[in-house]
Amino acid sequence: MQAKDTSLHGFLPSFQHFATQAIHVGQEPEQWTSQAVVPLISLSTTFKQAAPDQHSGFVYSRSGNPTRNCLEKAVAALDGAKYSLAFSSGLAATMTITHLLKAGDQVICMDDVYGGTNRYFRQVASKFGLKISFVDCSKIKLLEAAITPETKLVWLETPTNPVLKMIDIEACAHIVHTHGNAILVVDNTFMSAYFQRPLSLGADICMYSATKYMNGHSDVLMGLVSVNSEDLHNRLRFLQNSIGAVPSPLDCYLCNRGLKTLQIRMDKHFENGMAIAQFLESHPLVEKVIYPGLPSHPQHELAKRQCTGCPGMITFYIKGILQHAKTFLKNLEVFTLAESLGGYESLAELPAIMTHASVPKEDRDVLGISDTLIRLSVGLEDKKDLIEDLDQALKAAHSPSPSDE
Ligand code: P1T
Repeated sequence: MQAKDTSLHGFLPSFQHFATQAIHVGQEPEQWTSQAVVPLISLSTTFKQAAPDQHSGFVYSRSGNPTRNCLEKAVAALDGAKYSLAFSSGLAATMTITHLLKAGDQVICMDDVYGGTNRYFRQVASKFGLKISFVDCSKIKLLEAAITPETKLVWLETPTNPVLKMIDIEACAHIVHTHGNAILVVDNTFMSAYFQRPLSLGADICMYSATKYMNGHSDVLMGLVSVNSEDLHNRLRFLQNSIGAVPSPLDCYLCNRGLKTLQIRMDKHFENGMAIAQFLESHPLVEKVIYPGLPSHPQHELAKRQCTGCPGMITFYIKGILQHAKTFLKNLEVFTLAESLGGYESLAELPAIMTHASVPKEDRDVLGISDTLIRLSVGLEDKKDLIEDLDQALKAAHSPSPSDE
């Protein structure tokens, strides 16, 4: 599965042929009458049939679209999967996967997940008769104890959003598949296909908010789902068409283009992320840094065993109270205070008030999503500028007269 090159900081070497597949799979010029080297943006919502039910393979753009097709083929190759499907957002992909279930089924969801995923399971899916349990699946025994005959979906996110817990996918797959017949999903948004391949570790479904690293330019909302099972593929393809949460051809074009640079972007996110994590770890105004690439991360060894690198996601606790966190964020100049992640630009946010405000406070307290927890998405700028920016904002936050009032 892995090549013997480019191992960095003790992580697994990169997947073979990754960049070549990102650039060529599904992009063959021969599929277009014009022999276009760059895929066309096919805006037509419908396609001419030679006779009723005699068609080119494309009938109606919700059920299949040539530009979406190029993207889905490229993503399947990058995930080491047989099939991939695109959706109009990450949450649209989550909802469509959840429609595989029926009332009475149980979902086990990792306790620390994106706030919107938590909200969807807790406040939406539960209304349709699904039983939702939030479990810390980084502790395998807790997952094992939570599985019942009704468990039909186990939802992991690794590393988790925002406290960056790592989950052993292979161990979870073993438990899930030996203790029942649930589908194991891994939300691979933070790692991207370049750093982690959940299907090869035993997951049934690998999903992404492609809004993040997979597209990488903060200009597309999209979800992606990859599978190897033909049965799961058929059921998801049916739901993709029946529910209709599909992306536009323009978004498919953009995300497909973003994939062409995924490898070089992720290598740079890793380089910048590591430099900034090390800088923060040595900073006197920082309480604690969480970054799976650092030896201080409690699951650093798992990260090295499971992944080929680390993205630009860093979480840290600033010393002080909420006011210091707010002043720090307000003083950033290169980092932008905004939700989301995985783009070329660096972002910073306060999960307790922003991305994870919908998670009940008592759950946030247990998870460690406190008022001083800051999440960074380190982009592709010059790392010296990023470090200088963090340093001046940390100092401003702790200056005698905070400037945020
Ligand atoms: O935003 P959307 O494309 O619908 O994806 C939802 C989603 C799913 N999974 C993970 C791990 C995510 O991080 C997200 C979206 N997250 C943010 C917007 C955020 O700032 O964390």
